[in-house]
Amino acid sequence: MDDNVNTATLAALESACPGLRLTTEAAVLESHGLDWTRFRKPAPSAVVFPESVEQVRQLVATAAEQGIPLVPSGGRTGLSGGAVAAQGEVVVSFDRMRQILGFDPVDRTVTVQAGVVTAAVQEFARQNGLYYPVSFASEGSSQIGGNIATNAGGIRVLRYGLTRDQVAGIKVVTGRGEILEFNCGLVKNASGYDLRHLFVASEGTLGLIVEATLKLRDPPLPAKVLLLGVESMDALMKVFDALRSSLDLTAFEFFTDRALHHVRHANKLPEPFETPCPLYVIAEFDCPGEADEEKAMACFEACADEGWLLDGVISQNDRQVKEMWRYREGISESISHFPPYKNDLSVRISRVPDFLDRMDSLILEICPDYEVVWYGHIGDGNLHMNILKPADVELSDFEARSHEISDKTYALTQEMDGSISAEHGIGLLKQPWLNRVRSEAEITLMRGVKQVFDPAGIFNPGKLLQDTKRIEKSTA
Ligand code: S2G
Ligand code: ZN
Repeated sequence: MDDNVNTATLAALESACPGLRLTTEAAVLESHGLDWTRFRKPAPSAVVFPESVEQVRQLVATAAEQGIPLVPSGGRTGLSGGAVAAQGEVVVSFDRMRQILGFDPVDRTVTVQAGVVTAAVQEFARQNGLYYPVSFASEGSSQIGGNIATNAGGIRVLRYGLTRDQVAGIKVVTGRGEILEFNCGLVKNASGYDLRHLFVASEGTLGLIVEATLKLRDPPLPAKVLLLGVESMDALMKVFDALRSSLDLTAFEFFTDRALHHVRHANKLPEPFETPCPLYVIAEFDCPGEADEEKAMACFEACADEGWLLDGVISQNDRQVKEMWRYREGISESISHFPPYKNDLSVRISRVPDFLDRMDSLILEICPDYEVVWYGHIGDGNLHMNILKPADVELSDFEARSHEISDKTYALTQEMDGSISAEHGIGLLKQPWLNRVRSEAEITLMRGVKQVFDPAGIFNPGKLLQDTKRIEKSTA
């Protein structure tokens, strides 16, 4: 379906929105028509850079009238194609809405425009003696609006929850051109449906998030990290249970030996310890004093005595904490050049070993010729499955083969009551399989919600839900 917006309509957009920066420059169409997806070519008709909520409102009102499809774009670090504009849509970039608007030390909340980068919120919190806990590899580029639209998770969900759990309020522009503020930073508010939570993980399909009020936390206690090598997923889960029972965990991540190979190769990192292991764990925990370190060492020894550990090290200082995290946080980047076909799966934590076991047999059966790299957030039951494109396989053939693998992967995920998207969203790439994990009744309800908020069907068409009814484009 071609959504190309013709020059007359773009001109109408510019005249209806005085001062709105609009460009059709090829380089910007290219850079802003994509996220980290490598399976689509960017082809927006234009990119706009609103600088105020009022400009966003004018833009949306005009787009709704003219039937102009809008694709919201933040840090463009998404992995499911949620910010891809491949059909001539107009990209709405929040690069020029980067103000920190307010901070209240009593409420411990900060209010920001949607284009503020995640790392900037972390830094602002730190400067004010507080902490913004959502953290992941792309935090230096991702924007708060996009984090909310995909309910970004990261490495410390185990302790602090996802982005959803940090949102005290959001301001949005709906498809009716209304500027609405949900929850206004309240801790408690039982005055009807919590519309704020509809917009979290809505992937830009219900309206445009323009501002957010985020909760800030107590600064974290000094932390230490254990980097462990284990023999099997069963042993890994026993280590998880032992550590979770005796330490104040903030993160419990895993990765395979193949992930270690790639991240070591890309970053020239040494082997973490002598013994090569099939599986690795990064566990971070509060360690303010000697007693906590002794407890951690006792737990480490106990796991080793049980034969659950093949080897392991504990960080001795903050520098080593950062260095050890590189083994986990550097994986995504280290394999991005292949490129990988990504599946971001979740099952209940108790089902992780069985799921991975069955996935291993499935992969052996259907694609023994492909390398699959696993890593992720065991503490959340979230497993990142990255199928690496072999050098001698065309991208389109690789994507087709990955779809076959995904078909079987999602059938197993569905059988185990899991999800085909834990934190990356459905976007464009996973949309054909939504009905694997959401019932027809649920999808009908989601369509109904979309219809209410976006009656003209202009927001991110084709993402998350199949294309809903769109008003005919004006003949202008
Ligand atoms: C992670 C980041 C993206 C990827 O590292 O936890 O969510 O590579 C991922 O899957
Ligand atoms: Zn992740």
